[in-house]
Amino acid sequence: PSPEAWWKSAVVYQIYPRSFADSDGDGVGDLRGIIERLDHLAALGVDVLWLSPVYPSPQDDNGYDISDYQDIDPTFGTLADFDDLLAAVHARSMKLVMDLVVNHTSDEHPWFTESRQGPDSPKRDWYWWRPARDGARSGTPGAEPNNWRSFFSGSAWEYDESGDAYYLHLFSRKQPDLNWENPEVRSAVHRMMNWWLDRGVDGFRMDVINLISKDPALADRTHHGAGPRIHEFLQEMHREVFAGRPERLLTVGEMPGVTVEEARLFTDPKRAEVDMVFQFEHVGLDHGDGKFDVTPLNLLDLKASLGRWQDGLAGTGWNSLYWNNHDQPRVVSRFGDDGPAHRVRSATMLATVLHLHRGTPYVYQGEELGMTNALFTSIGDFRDIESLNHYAEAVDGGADPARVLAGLRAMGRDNARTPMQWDASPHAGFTTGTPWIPVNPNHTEVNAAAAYDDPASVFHHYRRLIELRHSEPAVAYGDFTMLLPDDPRVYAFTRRLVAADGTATELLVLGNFTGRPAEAGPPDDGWRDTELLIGNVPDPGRLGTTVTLAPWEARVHRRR
Ligand code: TEU
Repeated sequence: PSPEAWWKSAVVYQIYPRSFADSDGDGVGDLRGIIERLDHLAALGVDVLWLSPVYPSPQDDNGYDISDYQDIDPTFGTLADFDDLLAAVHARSMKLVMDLVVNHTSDEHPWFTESRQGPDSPKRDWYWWRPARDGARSGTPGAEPNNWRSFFSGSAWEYDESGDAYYLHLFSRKQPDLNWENPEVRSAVHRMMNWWLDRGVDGFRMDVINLISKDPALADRTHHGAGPRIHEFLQEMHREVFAGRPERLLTVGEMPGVTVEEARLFTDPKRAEVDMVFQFEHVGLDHGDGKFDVTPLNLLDLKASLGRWQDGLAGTGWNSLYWNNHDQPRVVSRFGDDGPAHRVRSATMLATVLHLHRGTPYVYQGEELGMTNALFTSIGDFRDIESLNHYAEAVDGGADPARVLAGLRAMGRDNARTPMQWDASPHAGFTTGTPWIPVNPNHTEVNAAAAYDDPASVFHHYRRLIELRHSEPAVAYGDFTMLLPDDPRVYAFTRRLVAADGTATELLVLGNFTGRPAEAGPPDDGWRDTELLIGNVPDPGRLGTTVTLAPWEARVHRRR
C-alpha cells in the first residue's frame, strides 16, 4: 500500500496578517509581527501556516484584490521580510502556504489597466468584456450583459465608458474576473506560482478556484458555479506547477457551492487536481434568505451534512475540516455559547468534535483562544466591503436598518477580523498604535497570555487535540461512522483503524451541543474498558451503558 499523504495527519493554522500582530505601530499587522509570534504557533503544534494575502493591493477587499502577484504590500513588509518569515517557519519545522487569488485581480493590476485601454489592447481578452444586452443602451439600468449578481451586492458587471463595454466582477468592482479561456492568462498564473514555489513556499490555498472556469456564453442564471473547463484547468495547473516537484506541498481549493460528488473528483489523487477543498455546506445551515438572514442551527442538519461529506470522501478524496476562517463569524458565538459560564466548555467541545473527524483540520487565528464575535453596535463599526455594500443595498431597498444590522452583527466577516488577543493590555498586545479595527473588549479575559497559564484553557485543549492527531493514527486515518443521527443534542461518532498487524483501534467521540445535561450511550457494550483520550470536564467518569454528558461536554474514548 502507498504511504499516506503527509497532510492527512497535519493541522493547518490560518493567519490573517492584517489582524495578527503589528510590529511597527501603524495599527495593521505585518510580517515582522508574525515572526515575533511564531513561538505561539510552535507551542500549539500546528504543521502548516496559511497566510491570507500579503501582496501589493489597494485593500478594497483586504488584500483579496491583488495589484502585483510577485511582491509584498509595504503595509505588511518587504520580500526580504517574507524570506525571513519563511526561513523562521521552516526552522520550526512548519510549512508556509500562500493564498492564491487568481479568479480576479485588482482593477489596479497592470494587466487590467492595460486591458481597460480599449478593444485593441493586447490584454483586452485577459478579462471578461461584453457589450450591453441586445438593444439596451450602455450604462442604463438593466443593460448589463447578464443577470449575474456580485457576491458583494449589486450587478456583477461594471460599465466602463472608455471602451463602451462592461467588465465582469463576481466580487467587488475593484476585483475584475480574469478570463481563464485565454491561454496567456493561464501561463502567466503558472509562472507566478512556480516563482513562489521556487522561493520555498509549501503550497497554495486557492481562492474561489472553482469559479475560474465560466461558460463563455455567460447566460442568465441565478447561481455561480464551476464552469465546464474547471477540471481541465486544475489538471493543467498541476502539470505546469506541481508535477515532478520533490517537495511535500499542500493544495487546498476554496470552492463555494461545491457538492460532495464534485469534491470527490477534485480531490481524487489519481486525477491530480487539488489535495482537498473547502466546502460551504455546513456554514450555510444557519442561513435563511441569504447569509445575513440568520436562522438557528439544527444539530440534525449539521450531523447529516458533515456525515454525508465524511461518507462521500471516505474511499476517494479527502476532507478539509473547519468551523472558522476570515469570512465566518466566530464559532463559539455561532454554534456554542460565548457567555462567561460556557465559553471555554463550548469552544473546546466544538474543537473536539471537529478535530476528531476524518480530514485535515484548519484552525483560524484566535479560535485556539475561544475568541468571540465582536460587539459592533452601529454600521460605522464595520469595515468589510461585503457588510457595507449589503447594508447600503438593503436599507436603500426599504429594509429596517435595525434588522439589517442584527444580521451583520451575527454573520459579518469583521467578527473574525478583530485583532488577535495576545494579552490584557490596551489593544491586547496587538499594536502600540491605533488598531485598524477595534480590539474586542473581552481581551482582558480572553487572551493568549492568560491561556498559557491555565491548563484547562481553550489553547491547551487545541494543543492536546493537535498532539492527538499526530500520535494516534486512528484520528488521522480511521474510518468514520456516525451514531445517533436523530439525537437533537448529542453529536456522536466512532473512528476505527485496523493496523497492518490486524489490531483494531476504535475511538468513540461524544459532544453535547446544548447547555443542559444530555444522556448518551456507547453503541454496544464493548466500551466498558476504555481509556479517556481527551475531555473538557474535570472528572468525566467511566463510560457505562449510558453516560450523562455535562453541558457542552466532549470526550473521546479509545478501546483496543
Ligand atoms: O471568499 C469566497 C466566498 O465565496 C465567500 O466566503 C465570501 O467571502 C463571502 O463571504 C460570500 O458571502 C473568498 C475569500 O475567502 C474572501 O475573503 C474574498 O472576499 C473572496 O474570496 C474574494 O476574493
